[in-house]
Amino acid sequence: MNKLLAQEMYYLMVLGRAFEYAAKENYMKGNISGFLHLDIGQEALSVGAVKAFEKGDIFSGYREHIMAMSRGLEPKAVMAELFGKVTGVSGGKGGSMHLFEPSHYFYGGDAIVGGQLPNAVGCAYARAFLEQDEGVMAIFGDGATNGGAFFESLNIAATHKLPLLFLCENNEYAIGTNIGRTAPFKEQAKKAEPYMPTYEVDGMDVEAVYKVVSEARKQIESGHGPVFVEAFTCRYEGHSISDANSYRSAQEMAHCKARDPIQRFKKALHEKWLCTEQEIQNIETKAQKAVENAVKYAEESPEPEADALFEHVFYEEGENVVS
Ligand SMILES: Cc1ncc(C[n+]2csc(CCOP(=O)(O)OP(=O)(O)O)c2C)c(N)n1
Repeated sequence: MNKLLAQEMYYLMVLGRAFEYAAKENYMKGNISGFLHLDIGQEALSVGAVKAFEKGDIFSGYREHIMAMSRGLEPKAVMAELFGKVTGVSGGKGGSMHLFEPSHYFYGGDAIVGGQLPNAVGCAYARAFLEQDEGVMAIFGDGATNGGAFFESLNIAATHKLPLLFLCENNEYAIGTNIGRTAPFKEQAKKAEPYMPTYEVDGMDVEAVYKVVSEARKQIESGHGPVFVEAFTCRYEGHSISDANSYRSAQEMAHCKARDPIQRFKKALHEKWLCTEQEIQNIETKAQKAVENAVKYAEESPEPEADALFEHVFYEEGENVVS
């Protein structure tokens, strides 16, 4: 890591948080409909992991706005997708849970809990079969580790020594259910231990996430098979926009926010990366501006034509789905 990358990651974290608050506001105004899962509090994980996984494919779940922007998708194209506009990443037909951009090797958004895992396995199998250098990263929540698809994916990935990085975002909740009620232990990496090497990291520390995921990426690319990383994190909002978050006490939330990833990294920018207050302010202003522009762009963009309903439903001859 260097100062330039540190500043870029801070930009993405601040951009991500401002983007999520703007999405929430626009949902309340009626500009966004359908599901909306916010990533506020988990920015260090989304930014650090995606920046560390420079090449190869990324498959994620539905809490993916910040990951998509960290992969290089334009904030305005992501916001327009949330608004259901034709200029959105998925032509306005996917919405918040379906950000999909093959040109950036970013495949999801998946609304099915753990549904991204078999897809990632298939992609890693193809990468290995074609003897390519890059691997695949699958990002999923702790809740996904209770499903059958998770264990099947671990099994196939380990058996065939696939270049697949399993990244579990452990925020201790699946909707409103605490992990203590659905699993016999808090560390979900224990489920992967019989299959592959496992690592744990503080998911509220962007530099730590970047370091662990970078090392795990090198490991999967070396041809020795999959690796499992578990990052402990905390989401500040309810599971989705329709969840009032009433199952967590004020004390629990205060404990979460005391580890705030943005405040923590801001301190490191000053003390370790020797950024000036002016440099930091410039980054924050640039992020705020990008979000304002994204909302304006989404508001002004047209809705898809009714005929678009019938496009991209089935594969059409000559359509380039893989580059
Ligand atoms: C197969 C399947 N079962 C149930 C659901 C309903 N559901 C949506 S999100 C969710 C919780 C998932 O929690 P977790 O994997 O920890 O991810 P997080 O929301 O914390 O990011 C559930 C059960 C679903 N979408 N798909």
